[in-house]
This record gives sequence, C-alpha cells and structure tokens, in this order.
Amino acid sequence: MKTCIFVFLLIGFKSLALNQGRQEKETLTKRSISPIDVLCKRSPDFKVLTYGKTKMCLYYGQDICTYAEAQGKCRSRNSTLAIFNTAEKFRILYPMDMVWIGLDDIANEGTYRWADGSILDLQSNLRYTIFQAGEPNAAFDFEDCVCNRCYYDYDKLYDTNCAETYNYLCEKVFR
Ligand SMILES: [Ca+2]
Ligand SMILES: [Ca+2]
Repeated sequence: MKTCIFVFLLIGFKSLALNQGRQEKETLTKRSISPIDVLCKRSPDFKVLTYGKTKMCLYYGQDICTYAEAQGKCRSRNSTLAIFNTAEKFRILYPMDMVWIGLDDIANEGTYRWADGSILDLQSNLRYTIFQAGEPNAAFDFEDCVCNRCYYDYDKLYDTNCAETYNYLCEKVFR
C-alpha cells in the first residue's frame, strides 16, 4: 500500500514537472522574436500579424482602389499584394473584410496565381478552406480578382470584377 502511494506521488510530481516545462516552453515561443519581427519593424506602416506560430508582415491600405491600383501601391512599398496560401495565414486574413489579396486569374482564365507566381490548386483542400462555397465561379468574364468578404453575406474569398474598389493588403516576405 505504502509503495502504491509512493508511486502515485512520484507519477503526480513527474507530470506536474512535465507540464510546467511545457508551459515555460510555450511562453517562450509566444514571446520569441523572430527575424520577421525585426525586419518588419523597419518597414514603415507594416505590422506583424500572427495566428499561432504563423507570422505575416502586412500593410493594410484603406485608400480604396481597383486591383491593378492596389498592385501598384504595394509595389511602391517594395511589397506585393498579400499571399494567404495556408489555412493558418487565411486565419490572419479572416477578420478583415472588403480587401483585395494577391490572387487572380488575369493571365490565364481559370488558373489562379498568387502574387509570387505560384498556382493555387483548385482541387486542394486549401481552395475549399479559403473560398466561399461555389467560388471562384467566373460568373462574369471580368471576375478575375480575388477579394475577401466583399459581398454582403460572404465571409470568405470570391472572384469578382477587378475594376471594383476595395481596401487591400500588401505583404513583405523576407528570405
Ligand atoms: Ca476569371
Ligand atoms: Ca465570383
């Protein structure tokens, strides 16, 4: 019986110590400063936004404009329209509505490219995570640009007219 209690106590202490170690590690991770924090701070008006361990250096432009104008404004800030090519990055974008992001099928109808030239696989889970159900649907010929929550009852991405005017998000990527 005594041995039993001793073993119980031992296991209890051990798991307590393990948990504490884990918590300390998590706190450290949350506080840790990575290169993106340092580099982003040097970019006027850009801010690091995070979701879990995912960080993005973003500028939120509120001088509403067309997609092409937004591309130009990001370029003049040495950046591109922002790329949300993971579910985690999309969680960063999610709360922001009426914004252009760096995704369009201007060059090739039906082939969606991110601002860095990479292609979004329309068969992937990511497409269904980030797009409103049934989108992109090319409802009109001019629906080539992707906007987040730009339609009254949509809460995800959809393809729309590039000539419409919205806010926009620029992103700086540091390699
Ligand atoms: Ca299109
Ligand atoms: Ca559409």
